[in-house]
Amino acid sequence: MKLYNFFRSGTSHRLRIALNLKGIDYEYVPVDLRTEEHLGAAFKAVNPQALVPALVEGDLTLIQSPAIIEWLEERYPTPALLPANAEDRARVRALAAIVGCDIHPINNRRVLEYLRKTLGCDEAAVLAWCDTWITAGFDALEALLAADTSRGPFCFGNAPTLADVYLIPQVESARRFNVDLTPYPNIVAIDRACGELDAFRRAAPAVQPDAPKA
Ligand SMILES: N[C@@H](CCC(=O)N[C@@H](CS)C(=O)NCC(=O)O)C(=O)O
Repeated sequence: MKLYNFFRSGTSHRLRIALNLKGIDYEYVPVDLRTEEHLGAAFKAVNPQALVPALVEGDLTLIQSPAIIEWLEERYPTPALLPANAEDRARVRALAAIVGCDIHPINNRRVLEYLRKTLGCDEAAVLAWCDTWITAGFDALEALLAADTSRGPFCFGNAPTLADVYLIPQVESARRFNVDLTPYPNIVAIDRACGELDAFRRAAPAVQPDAPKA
């Protein structure tokens, strides 16, 4: 399998975590968003939407991280990233969707570039934008996590699920945008618990081959 991705991309980070949790080896194919490599013809031939990640296996090309992760879950069911019963699956998917549908898309590179280049926002305004939408999502996530008294160290139950696969990259991004995480003790504790697992450590942006050397 080839994973077209970028070290700092949250959606790429999701895929790396999911692949690692399932113990699937993959070839890392870097696509540099800083130089807008993803907008060139070569990458558009892989994904006409010009977004990472894309996962390629033989003749099969998969795009859209939710679709790719669901495919991985169906194709490699163990260890499961979704709980056994429908109500629990709905909860885990809802936690993931807060990040995947309501936080990440409006803080994406192309949205921030539009704020800068088309609307003329300065960096302070861009950071305020990111802070607004990340905190709105994290407020809800923190409340939901705090209310779940049967929860272990992760977002749901006692093992990482799809919800952690989505949350951890978003915490990384929140730190990059200087969001104050003090109001989110449950989120911070989950980030710490995941950070102790090899699958999450190996997926971290800083240790990817295209990350700047320290
Ligand atoms: N819904 C897509 C979103 C993918 C996406 O937004 N990827 C970002 C990186 S995290 C990207 O390629 N951005 C390029 C750009 O904004 O120009 C998914 O989940 O795969």
